[in-house]
Amino acid sequence: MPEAALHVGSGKVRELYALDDERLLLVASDRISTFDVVLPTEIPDKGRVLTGLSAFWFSRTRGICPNHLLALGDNGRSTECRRLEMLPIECVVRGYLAGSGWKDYRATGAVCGHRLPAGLDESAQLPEPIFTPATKATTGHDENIDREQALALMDSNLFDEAERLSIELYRFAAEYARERGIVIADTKFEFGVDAGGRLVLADEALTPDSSRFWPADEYRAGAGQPSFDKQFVRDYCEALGWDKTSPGPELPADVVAGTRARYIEAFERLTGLSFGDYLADPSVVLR
Ligand code: PZK
Repeated sequence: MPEAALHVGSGKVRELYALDDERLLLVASDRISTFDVVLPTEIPDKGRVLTGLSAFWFSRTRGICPNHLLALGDNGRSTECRRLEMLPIECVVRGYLAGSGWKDYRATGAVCGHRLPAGLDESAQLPEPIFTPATKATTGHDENIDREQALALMDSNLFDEAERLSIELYRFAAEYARERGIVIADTKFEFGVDAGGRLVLADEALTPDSSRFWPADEYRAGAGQPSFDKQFVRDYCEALGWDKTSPGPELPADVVAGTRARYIEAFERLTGLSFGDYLADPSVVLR
């Protein structure tokens, strides 16, 4: 960490620092959350896996859209990035029906104004990926919104461009991941606008914390799917009978080790690199 970096924000498992007027430092911790609660036990190297994966995707998607990445930290867990004017919406793309998408569909037959075919099962693949923006809640949960609600918050040309780029990024990554045994069911992008008015992909992108990753070999519609990364943690918490209010339970060593192995497996399958090589030199994900 640079001496003079000012702390400007905290996420559940990440911290944001200002380096100067133009640059930020995004630092991913090893904290893990489940059922919306950050647990007292860390998963060693989780922050490095997410930072490396995100940088890998930034590097591979430059042809679709510019991004905020300036440099990766030598420690593998921090990203130096361009400071942008962030859009006021979360840019969510769904290729499958899960979470709040499944809930909204069951209640109304639509998600964020997208009318869907009748009779879809939980976890079903959608005929086409859909853009389902959400508000950025500072406390509580993000709320799904339709185009008209989003246009009360932002310019329509920027909205349309964010939708187009989000769908294109998702299509590219979902196809790539599916060939490597991972279903990206949905994902959340955050965009900013640079000084020239151009949309720039920011935040973390296409990680298991910003997406639903499912093991492709176990995928079947009609039920909820296991999480590629957090399933051991969820199973352990369910078996404990924890009421899902803070503080969460400590995790035993075998759950920590199994979960760490799943994060590293996701990194290695998607990047085609060994995680050890990333630790030795994080810039391997950029080549
Ligand atoms: C920005 N966040 C989310 C909050 C975190 C992350 N390139 C950028 N320019 C301006 N602002 C942001 C970014 C990015 N990325 C991201 N909030 C502002 C956030 C708290 C902790 F790690």
